[in-house]
Amino acid sequence: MRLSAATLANLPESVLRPTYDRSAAEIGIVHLGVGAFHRAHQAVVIEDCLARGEKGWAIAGASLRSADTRDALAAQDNLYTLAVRSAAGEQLRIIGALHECHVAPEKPAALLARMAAPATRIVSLTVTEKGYCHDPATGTLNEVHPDILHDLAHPDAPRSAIGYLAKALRLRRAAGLSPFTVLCCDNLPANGRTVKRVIDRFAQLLDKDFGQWVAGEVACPASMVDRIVPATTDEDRARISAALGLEDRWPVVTEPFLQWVVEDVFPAGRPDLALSGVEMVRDVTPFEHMKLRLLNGAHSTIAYLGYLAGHETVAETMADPAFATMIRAMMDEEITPTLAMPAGTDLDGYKGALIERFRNPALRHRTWQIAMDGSQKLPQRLLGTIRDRLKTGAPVDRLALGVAGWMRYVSGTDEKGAPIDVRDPLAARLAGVAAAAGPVADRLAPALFGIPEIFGTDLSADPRFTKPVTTALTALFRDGAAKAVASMAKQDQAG
Ligand code: CS2
Repeated sequence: MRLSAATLANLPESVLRPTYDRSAAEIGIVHLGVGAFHRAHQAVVIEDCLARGEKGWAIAGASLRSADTRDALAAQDNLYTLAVRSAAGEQLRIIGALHECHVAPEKPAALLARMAAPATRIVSLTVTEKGYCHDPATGTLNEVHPDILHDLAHPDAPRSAIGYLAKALRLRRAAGLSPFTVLCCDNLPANGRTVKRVIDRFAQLLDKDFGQWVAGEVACPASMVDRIVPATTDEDRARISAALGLEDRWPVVTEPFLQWVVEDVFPAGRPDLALSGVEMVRDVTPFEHMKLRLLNGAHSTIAYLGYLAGHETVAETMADPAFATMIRAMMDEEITPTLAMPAGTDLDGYKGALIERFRNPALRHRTWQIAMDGSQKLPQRLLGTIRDRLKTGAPVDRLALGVAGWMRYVSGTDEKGAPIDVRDPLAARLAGVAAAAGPVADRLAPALFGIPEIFGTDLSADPRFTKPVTTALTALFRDGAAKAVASMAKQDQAG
């Protein structure tokens, strides 16, 4: 038997479930990118809002590509299990906040109609960094991106998230409706302002008058989102279904921790997110830097170096004491000095908790998964921190080791000579650069520095950055990642 509204009553008592009247809630949010992260993060916060009795904020989810989520959830009345895992065990909860699932390429008109509906007041997004079709180094629209070229030529049949937002906003404007608020929930730097810049520019390229309206009327609050959500595996699906006594084909697996910090600018209204634990603030920047630099910066470093050292998961990597020492020192010595937190922030506690979260033995978060899309992630995770360090003349050795780890990884061959499945929108270009340079740090590093979409033009010209990266890359090719990390950790212990 399948999990569905009709079978909810069959669940074991320990499984939490919606106890409010789902049918009384109206769709007020359209979410683009209804993947595991959204379903374990924003949807859970919204579920708490609905459970408190808010009626206007159920979610219509949309996938911009694959039909998997819609297909799996259709037979389940869009219900799915949230499995919260830690060393202490697994807590299961059925989430009911999702009311509809769209597959954009199948029925674009249905999704656009939902986005343009008067009751829709927020369109939120988790489409990953590359989904914004921007230049990661500058945060501006990539005007020669194939999807953007397509959407500018065919604005009524968009492909990209940006194209959908623009078309839906045009429909609203034509109907005399006010715009929805666009809420970015991706790990982009200054994500609100970045999305605003990208949408404003796209709209302006479409039509000047519409562009002015978008620039003046559409709000894009910034937000910092945090919850570790590894890809769900077949093993997860089998274990969770067995525990439910019902088959759930689309559960999500996550950790106990959840944080969401949101800039409080919602001219079209919003649910009372603060009552569901969201921090509503005037300026997200310090929280964003804290999270992108400490968590994601460390995560990417662990992903590249851990993968190269032969570790399959983050927890496995962090079980190596040298990695744990190096990562903590990177946080304390090189990242923390770049953060300017509001008074009262317990950064020490945050970092300690972070290391524990990375060590969570019940999550199998693959280094390979986090290693994806490095070209889109490096700028905000490591390079921004490096720029801030260089401004004050401070050393960047551990951050440089992280960048070198990425370079060694995108060289495409692991330490045993096996090919690495490098997933990245720039994969073809990276492979070309790597093939031309060969496994030689002095050739590969400068060739990769020469990609301005990643490094801009400042870093590649600054020997205080290029030297330590090249030195670290030399060590990675010569000694391997485990040894390179161990020797860095030794200095940390000695220091
Ligand atoms: C990870 C993030 O896959 C990745 O790149 O670093 O998804 C990370 O798990 C989340 O940002 C945690 O909030």
